[in-house]
Amino acid sequence: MMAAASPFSTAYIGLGSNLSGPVRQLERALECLRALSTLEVTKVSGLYRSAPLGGIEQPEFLNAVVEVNTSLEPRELLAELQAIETALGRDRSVRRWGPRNIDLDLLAHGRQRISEADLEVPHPGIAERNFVLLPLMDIAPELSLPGAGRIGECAVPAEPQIEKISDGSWADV
Ligand code: A4P
Ligand code: MG
Repeated sequence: MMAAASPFSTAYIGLGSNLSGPVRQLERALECLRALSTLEVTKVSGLYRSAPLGGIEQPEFLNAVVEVNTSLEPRELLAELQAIETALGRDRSVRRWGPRNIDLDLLAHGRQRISEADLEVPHPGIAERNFVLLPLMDIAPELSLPGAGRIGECAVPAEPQIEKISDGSWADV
């Protein structure tokens, strides 16, 4: 007899902020994630500071990645991430790629591949963004993603300029 599929998946969430005290913003987002009964935060990357990618003049970003174990399906998890962005006061009138106090992206969800207008999983551009790749390498070098291959073997883009400013405890920042 086949074993029943586990109701839990390992998912990765990218966090970014460049407004209103970015360290505090990322900490608050992590607190919100930890408060959800439908997931458990299992790993937290270091914090990375980088120049903004995308040609818009705006403050530098702080980024991190967390691993979660969750019973939520990708779309349900995205809805929770958007609810947290709203609870933390994200201003959605700001143009795409513009400054934001919090951005939560669903990077990957188990082995799922989704390509729809409002949800693409794995998130496109993981391998092209050092501020996603480096924190992901911290916590999941063995992860293998369609389109990117094994994370620990990806070449890290040289741009934008990036610096690791703390380990997974975020305590000394
Ligand atoms: N969407 C589709 N797939 C996903 C997914 N896997 N996870 C849709 C999350 N959202 C997903 O997102 C726009 C739409 O993407 C959503 O409605 C959702 O249905 P948004 O968060 O409302 O808008 P956004 O954040 O401005 O767009 P996006 O594409 O998430 O922007 P990016 O790509 O995150 O770029 N430079 C540095 N150094 N660090 C950064 O973090 N971030 C950006 C924003 C630009 N430059 C940066 C950084
Ligand atoms: Mg986003």
